[in-house]
Amino acid sequence: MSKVLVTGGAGFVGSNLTDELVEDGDEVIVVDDLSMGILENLKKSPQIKFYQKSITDYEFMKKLLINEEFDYIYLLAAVASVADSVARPYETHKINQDANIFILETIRKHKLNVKKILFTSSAAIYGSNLQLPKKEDSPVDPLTPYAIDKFATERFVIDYGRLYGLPTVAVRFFNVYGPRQNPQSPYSGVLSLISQAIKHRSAFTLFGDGKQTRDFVFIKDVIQALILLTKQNKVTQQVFNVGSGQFVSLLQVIKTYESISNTQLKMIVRPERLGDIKNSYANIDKIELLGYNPKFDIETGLRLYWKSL
Ligand code: UD2
Repeated sequence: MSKVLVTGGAGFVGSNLTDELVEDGDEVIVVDDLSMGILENLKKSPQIKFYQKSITDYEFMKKLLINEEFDYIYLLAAVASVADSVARPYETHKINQDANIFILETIRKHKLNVKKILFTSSAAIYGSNLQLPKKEDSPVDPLTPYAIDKFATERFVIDYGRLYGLPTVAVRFFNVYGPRQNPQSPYSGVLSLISQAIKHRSAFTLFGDGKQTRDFVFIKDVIQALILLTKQNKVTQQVFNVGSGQFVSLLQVIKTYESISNTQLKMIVRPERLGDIKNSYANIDKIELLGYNPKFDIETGLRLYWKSL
């Protein structure tokens, strides 16, 4: 049994990760300010301890880290909205970067004996780079405060490994989807918005011609990747893409979803979003070499998502 910290553990990815850790017999401490996450995402379990706190509460975080002696730390708490980072660059920077560095610094200063620290970055860091598929050593071009903070923090995380010997790893998420993805904002993941529109028979706004492609990766495959990277001791000071390694157009996804749900999606077509990228997908060779094996193709994933709604 390990003691694990999941920041952002009440959110979409964090709560699915917490479920899996609990299943594995771990004790999980969740820190989440519920700005995006929701408490109902967490199962009632004696193995879960929940703190409604922001990771920017430094006094709290310091005490927690020193007192609990975590084996593993997953840094998932973030303002996940790119648009929000554009509207509030400094506020989101304090959360997306500074608070994470504070955690690393506390571990370093107090010589805390953590087995692995995993930070979640994003495919957003590749920015305008059109090269496909995206490889970990492809050029990056972070274009928004969100992407800049993700990239810089990723570098800090790796460097805390190189400079101070902390066992660290970072992942770059592609388009994660699945149960508990929050459709609350227009900038939420497109599949959560499509799910909501199908379920409530409301309209979905399609930006562009629908031929844009994405690497949609099902949440359970993402959790497989996260756990694999933390449990392999030799994997440290490295960054990995986490995607499905496949791409699919929005129109194809919509067609598949309509047939699964036996519903026709009402669509309003608008011009493509400013700055939207046309195509994106991950080269996942690096993580596959470690044993990562994504199991959910888009149809299977969408079926499970639909069933969960
Ligand atoms: C994803 C990430 C974003 C950033 C970016 C980096 C999500 C939710 N967002 O943005 O944080 O990392 O990748 O490249 O994972 N769309 C519609 N109608 C809608 C919403 C979206 O047509 O109501 C389109 C949108 O214009 C885009 C595609 O669907 O072409 C996917 O949109 P998204 O917001 O789910 O994800 P993405 O890849 O733009």
